[in-house]
This record gives sequence, C-alpha cells and structure tokens, in this order.
Amino acid sequence: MELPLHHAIFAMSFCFSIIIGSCDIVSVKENSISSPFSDNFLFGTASSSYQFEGAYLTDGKGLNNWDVFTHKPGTTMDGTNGDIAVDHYHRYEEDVDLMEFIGVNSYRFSLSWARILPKGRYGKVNKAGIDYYNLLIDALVNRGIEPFVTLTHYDIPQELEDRYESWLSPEIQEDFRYYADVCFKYFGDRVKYWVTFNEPNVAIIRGYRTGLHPPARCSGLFGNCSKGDSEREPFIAAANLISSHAAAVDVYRTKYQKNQGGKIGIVLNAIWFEPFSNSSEDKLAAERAQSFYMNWFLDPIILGRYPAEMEEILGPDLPPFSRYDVENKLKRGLDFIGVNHYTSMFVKDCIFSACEAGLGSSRTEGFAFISGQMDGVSIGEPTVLDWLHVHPQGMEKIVTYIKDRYNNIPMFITENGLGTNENSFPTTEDIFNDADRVEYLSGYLDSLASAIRKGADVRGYFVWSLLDNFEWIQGYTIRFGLHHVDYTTLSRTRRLSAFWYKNFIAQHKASAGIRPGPGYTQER
Ligand code: PNW
Repeated sequence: MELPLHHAIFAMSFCFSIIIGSCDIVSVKENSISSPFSDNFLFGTASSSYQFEGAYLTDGKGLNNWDVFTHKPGTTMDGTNGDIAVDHYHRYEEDVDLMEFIGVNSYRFSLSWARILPKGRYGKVNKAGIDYYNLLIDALVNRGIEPFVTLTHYDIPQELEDRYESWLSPEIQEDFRYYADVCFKYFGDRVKYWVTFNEPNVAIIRGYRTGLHPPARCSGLFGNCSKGDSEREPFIAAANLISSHAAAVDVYRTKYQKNQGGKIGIVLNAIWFEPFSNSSEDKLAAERAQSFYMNWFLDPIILGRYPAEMEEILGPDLPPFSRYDVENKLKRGLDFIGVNHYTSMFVKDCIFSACEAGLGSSRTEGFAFISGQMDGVSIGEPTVLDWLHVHPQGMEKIVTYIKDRYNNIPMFITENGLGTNENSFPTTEDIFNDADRVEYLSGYLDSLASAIRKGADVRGYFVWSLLDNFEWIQGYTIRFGLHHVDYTTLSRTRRLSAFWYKNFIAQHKASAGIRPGPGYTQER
C-alpha cells in the first residue's frame, strides 16, 4: 500500500526536519563520526502471533488460551478478538515487502504454539503450521532479514490449561521442552535468535495477580476473578515458567546449538523505576520494585537464585529450585537478555510509610507503590495508555542497570514504541503523520545510543510494531504501528514513522560504511 502522494511529500520533508532538528545521533553521524550502533546491529520491527496472524482455526490450528478468553463476553474493551487480527497468516508476503522498504535487517515475531502443536504434547505436530512458518522464515531470509523468533508470546494451547492448569503445574515444563525441541528441529537451520518467552513478568502478573489476562485468576483487592490467589499463585506460575525456560535452553544447548550456531534468550518487560524522592526509603523501594518485577525472572536464570528482597519478604511463598537445576540449567541460562522498554514509573516506599490499601502496598509487589504520576507530578508526558509515560532518559537508565547487574551480557531492545488511539488523531492527516511517534522513537533511540557509548553491549533494537494490531484487552482501539491498518479492508498504509525509521537506518548504515541493500533505493 502506497501512501497518498501528498502524505508522502509531507512525510519526507517533515522527516528530515525532525531528523536534523532533534536527533543528535544523526547529526553526529552527519559530521562523519561513526554510528554508536555496531555494524551488524539488528534494526527491526516486532510482532506476535496472536496479535498479527488471525486464521485462528485455519489449517489445523488448535485453540489457545487467548482464543478462548477473548470469546468470553466482557474480556476485551471493544468486544473484539484475534480471530482475524491483521491477517498476517495470509498477508505475510506483503508485510515482508513493507519491512524491506524500511530496510530493516531483522524481524521479531512469535510462533503460535497451538498452530504447531494443537494439543501440546498430547497430539501430533501440525504439518500445515510448520509449512506456514517455513514460508515466512524463507521469505525473510531471502530478503536478508534475520528471523528473531519468540516461542511463546502470551499464547499457549488451551489444552494445557484444561488438562493441568498450565503454569500452575510443573507438568508444563515437559510440554514446553517438547515444543521448543520441535521448533529447533524444524526451524533452527535458519533461525539464529531464539526467545523462550515474551514478558513472562507481564503474563504472570496479569494472568495470576490482577486477572486481566487469561487464565484470569486473582483474589481480594487485586481484581475481580472467580478463582485464584493473587498472593501466592504468581510465584508458583513464575517458578514453573522459569524452569520451563531452563528446560528449553537445556535442549538447545545439548542437542542443537553446536550444529545450528544460534543464540537463545528471554524477553522481560523492563520499566525504569525512579525513586519518587531522594530518601533512602524510596531508593530502596525502587530497588525492591525492580526485584519484584524484572529481577524476579532474570536473577534465577542468570545468577541461580531469587533476588534477596524477594526471599526476605516472601519466605516460603517463593517456590525453591532444585540444586540440580540451579547448577546445571539455571546459572547463565541464556545467551542474551531481551528488553521490552516503553516507560518509567515513580516508586514510593510502603514499609516505613503508610500507603493506601490496595495495589502497590502489598507484599506481592514488595511493599512498593508504583505509578507514572504521584502527588500531581508526572514522570513524563502521559499518553493514551495509563501505563505509558514518555520518559526517554529511562532507556539509558534501564539498559545501564541491566548491564551493571548482569555483567554486561549482550542485550537486545526487543520492543519499544508508542500507542495512540482515535483521540490522538484530530484530523485525518494525523492518522498518517504520526509526529508524536517519531519524536518518541527518536528520543528513546538517542538515549539508547548514549548507553551504548558508555559501554552497554546492546546488539539490536526492534520497534513495536510493524503494523497496528490487536492490543490485547484494548482490542483494536490502540494503535502501535509504523503502518496504519484499516480494519475493514485490512489494507496497510505507511505512516510518517515508517519513512522516518527507514531514514534512521539508512543514516546508520551510511555512517557505518555499510553498502545500502535493495531497501535503500530512492522513494518509490
Ligand atoms: C508489550 N508496561 O506489553 C507486549 O509484548 C506486546 O504484545 C504489546 O502489544 C506491547 O507491549 C504494547 O502494549 C507491555 O507496563 C505490557 O510497561 C506492559 C508494559 C509494556 C508493554
């Protein structure tokens, strides 16, 4: 889909004024100082199976937890679901064209577990599912676009929920190990970057503490669920998930990595937690908030133990790992850390000061009250999403924090982007001329460049997202795309941000002395 001419002309001239005006990465490059991003840095866009593919019953796919959840009334704000989504299943070739135009050298997407194993390990491999991903992977590889593949981005076969309550049971480790093995076997010859899980911290908090995502379990003041235990289940589910990650990494390391030569990691949602005041109590609270959010997963996988603050506060509610797993599978249980970073939040202490009853002041969150706005002060410009405040400095801070805590293990920024809604588009022009998204992305990339210059080993960056798509419980009301999707025709239209990203990548390649590929030809 081409942008109408007047949009395209506006886009290009506006693009350049933005690039030159506010993005010092690019102006530095124009003075021919080399790019802070390495020559083989991956610049990509990201997506996920449930949010993009649609085709929810096509070619033998089994039902997953999100299919079942969204078909229950009242689960999504606009009553929609991912049955069709943006029909990436049938339109992937056009979508790869869009990527090639931008000039990305990587595409992050996820596999639908239920498309490959409709009944988990209790049924057969679905050949049609394997065929589809082979076609997609080949289309990417043929255009020089590196597939960056997530095994599980929130969606799991419903079978596992029905049989043994999925993450609440240790049985899931065996299912995940089996699924990962199938994926490495069929796709590992061409896929060199594997992610076991996308944002398990978000999936577990929303699935088992607030109950907003499937399996919609929670208790008490945390949400409105018919079953669950918000104080305990998140930690049980997380422990089973961490062990499942370890099982998949173990399979990769022992059976595939030597021959296939790829890397495997995990992606966490990473918020920069800023102490609300200079008090040592708030500083400690911000540390605790991080431990109870991101380090909860990364510490066991990298260091072989939970964060000390969690051990102290949760005691026996924190399920232990076996000594065997710690020694053989957990310590250094990844090759890279994937970081999804969008926002920063203020944190206030709730141990020494009284906090209001309800969310934030509980032991399951480490007695830390977290919010983008406190006492009338906002950490950054608010957006249409209550959790997203624009605070570009947070990128440098979170990357530096991870670098210091985990000894500079290679990192990828696996998601970063800005969501908008209808209110963000006062005129039709604004639907395409998403200057706010361009400003957001350039600010965050600037901040990332600064972290890299100071020594962080960051090897790639992916914009969320290539296209507008199904934004979970917000349905289609929130748009994150570099391309607009018309949900009646499913046609894709480039936004200003797509042109801007194309230019950004081209500038980097020029300063890194990389010869432009076909994606860098003049505007069509
Ligand atoms: C991510 N936060 O979720 C997911 O990986 C995507 O599937 C999703 O569409 C995208 O971001 C935009 O929402 C997030 O609280 C969940 O900072 C929570 C947060 C950020 C992203």
